[in-house]
Amino acid sequence: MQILIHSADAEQWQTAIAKALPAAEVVTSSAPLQARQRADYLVAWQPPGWLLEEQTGLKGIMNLGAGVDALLTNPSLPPGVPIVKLRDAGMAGPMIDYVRYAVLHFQRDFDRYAHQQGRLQWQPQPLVPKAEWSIGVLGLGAIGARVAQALATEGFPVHGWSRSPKALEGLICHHGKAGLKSLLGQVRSLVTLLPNTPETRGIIDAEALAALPEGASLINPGRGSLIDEAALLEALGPAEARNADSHASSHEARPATGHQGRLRGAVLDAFPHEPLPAESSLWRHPRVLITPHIAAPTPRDGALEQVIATLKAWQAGEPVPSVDPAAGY
Ligand code: OXD
Repeated sequence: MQILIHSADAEQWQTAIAKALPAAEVVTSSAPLQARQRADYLVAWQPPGWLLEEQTGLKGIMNLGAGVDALLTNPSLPPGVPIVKLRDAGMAGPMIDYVRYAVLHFQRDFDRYAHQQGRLQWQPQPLVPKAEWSIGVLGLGAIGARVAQALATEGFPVHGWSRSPKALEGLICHHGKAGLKSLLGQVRSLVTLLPNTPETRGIIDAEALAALPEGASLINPGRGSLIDEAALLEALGPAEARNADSHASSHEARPATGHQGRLRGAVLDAFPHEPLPAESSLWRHPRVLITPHIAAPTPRDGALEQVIATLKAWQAGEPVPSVDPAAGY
């Protein structure tokens, strides 16, 4: 069997896969055309169209990430080839840490203290207990469910949302359109961990943002396509309109104040175009914290086990749960 690898660290993957499957011929996408043209399996992260086009005998594609959106939207993707994605594979741990940090950023007022420091201001903020800081997690897949349950274990009331009904221990579960509306109305921090599909594109639009209580915060380590960027900027309001340290007098949700901006801040790791273009106003908004798609890098050791198990099952003709291209995940 020939295995073709395409990723930024393809050589390391090549060494690891060749060691685990000594009978396989393992090549990378930088090998000469004759050496890489007849692959049985492609192990890749965001393979370019030309690479997909030159492969005519692919029997399976192993996606080196949790999201398959880049692959499914690639016009050169050969139809009918099974795609398997990584499920957690060690990504949930770093993702939990990222989301925990972002939630604490708001719950423990680090956004306000950063702003106060710039003004040499010493102004302790009243602590809102975790039990009063409801979090909404949209997307209860392998990673989203772990994030939601980890936060619930730490004492936050956590609402989870999925397309179809789910019951997960420790979470208040919602589903469907009505469930989303109900969740949005009662969370102080909203975490978006949905896949990028035609149904989720722009799901956080002006209406969804308006449904959040005033002073809520948005944390997006999922996909940039989930957020309507113009609506987000509108909900944040002009950079100067409300300083980060103007604390809500009550812990309760308050009615919207229109153009002043009702969103307290956002922590964003994913964008429709990456790197985030220099002209995006998000870069310059003082209540937005931007990270460069680092929330949960794929750890090679964790992923290797799933990659090898999939390749072995494919070779043995055993069934492997694969992506549903129509659903988009
Ligand atoms: C992934 C990602 O989908 O890193 O795994 O974005």
